[in-house]
Amino acid sequence: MGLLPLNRRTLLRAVSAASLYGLVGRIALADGRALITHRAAPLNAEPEPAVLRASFVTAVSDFYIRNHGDIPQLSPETYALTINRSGAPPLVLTLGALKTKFKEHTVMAVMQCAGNRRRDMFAVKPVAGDPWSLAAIGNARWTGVALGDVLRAAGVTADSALHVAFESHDKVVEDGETFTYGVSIPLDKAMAPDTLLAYAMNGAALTTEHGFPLRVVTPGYAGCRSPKWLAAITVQDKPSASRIQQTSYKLFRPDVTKAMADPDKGATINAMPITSAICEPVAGAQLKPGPCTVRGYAMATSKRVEHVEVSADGGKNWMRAHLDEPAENPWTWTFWSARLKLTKGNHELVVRAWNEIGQTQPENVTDIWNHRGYLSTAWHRVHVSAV
Ligand SMILES: Nc1nc2c(c(=O)[nH]1)N[C@H]1C(S)=C(S)[C@@H](COP(=O)(O)O)O[C@H]1N2
Ligand SMILES: [Mo]
Repeated sequence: MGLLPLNRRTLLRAVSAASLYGLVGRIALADGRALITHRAAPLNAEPEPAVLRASFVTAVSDFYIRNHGDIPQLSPETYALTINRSGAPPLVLTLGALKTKFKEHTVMAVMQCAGNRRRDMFAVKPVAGDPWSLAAIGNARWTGVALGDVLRAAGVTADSALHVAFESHDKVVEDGETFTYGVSIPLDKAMAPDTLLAYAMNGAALTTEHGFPLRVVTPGYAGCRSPKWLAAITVQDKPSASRIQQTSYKLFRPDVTKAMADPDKGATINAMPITSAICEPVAGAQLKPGPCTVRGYAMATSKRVEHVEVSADGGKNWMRAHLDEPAENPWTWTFWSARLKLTKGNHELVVRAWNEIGQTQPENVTDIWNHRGYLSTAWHRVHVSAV
């Protein structure tokens, strides 16, 4: 049993790497694994689609990596988290104190970049940022303590007008400016029981690149709101003043160009919209006419995925996909598959997901195109041929 997925994975890697990602770099990380690399410094990389689809819980070694700056090397012995509060000196907690003073929680949740599937937007018109394919997403078991418990211990009480700002240890360089990574989330979300200060991923201590020794996990929100290498927390009456919070992860309408975009007028991206993607077969695949199994993921974020539909003709006719491994909770994804019959010729495979309150994805990426390439969640279309 143990060997089978590994062999399949190795095979898939070898086949798709050469043919489909010829233009994108590949990096062999220290432990030998290979990810498709958009940038080596800072490191930004994602697994191949079929590797992503091979495991409901994404292995840490196959988990996408999204960095804005350097990867800080922090010592667990000297690490301390500072919680700034008004009217009292800061509360400083060592890693040991965090682990012993608070109840441990494990939450399975998808981490998903707001730029996932940005490549589809590039196809319409160039956008800023790395051309992520469909794998800037992963599902993990996060273990840590509830951020709300720590905030309450620091004397914070619920107040929906407030924001929780996070400062990290990594330095980001953008447009010649150097600053530390920082973001904020509304206090309500910070107090929600599943929002964590996490020190472990899939049962092992966080790896350096995923935020060792401590990161925030904000389930259902864009990955940017889950800061890694956490240094300090401040409860304040405004969103974080950091450059990332103020200028990045803002959503604009398709007609707003980079030159005319006023960051103050963009909508802050927090909760992620419903999405789905076809992981197998991959775009450009040459298949045999006849039955073809299509596999992928769907993610509704805080809602259940009600059903998933697949089309083999660009969206004219649809069939219901089988939900292989339905979501465990509202924060995890649903794995689905569908058996299609392909005739000889070219086919546009399409997927769209529906949530439990009847919402689905936009049909066309042009309607949601934005110059930063965020929230690329239109029907996912994959062109294949049967020869
Ligand atoms: N400190 C810090 N936290 C960060 C980032 C970063 O660059 N620095 N990137 C964010 C973004 S945009 C995403 S999508 C997720 C990715 O988490 P991962 O690299 O563990 O997959 O981390 C978030 N947290
Ligand atoms: Mo991201």
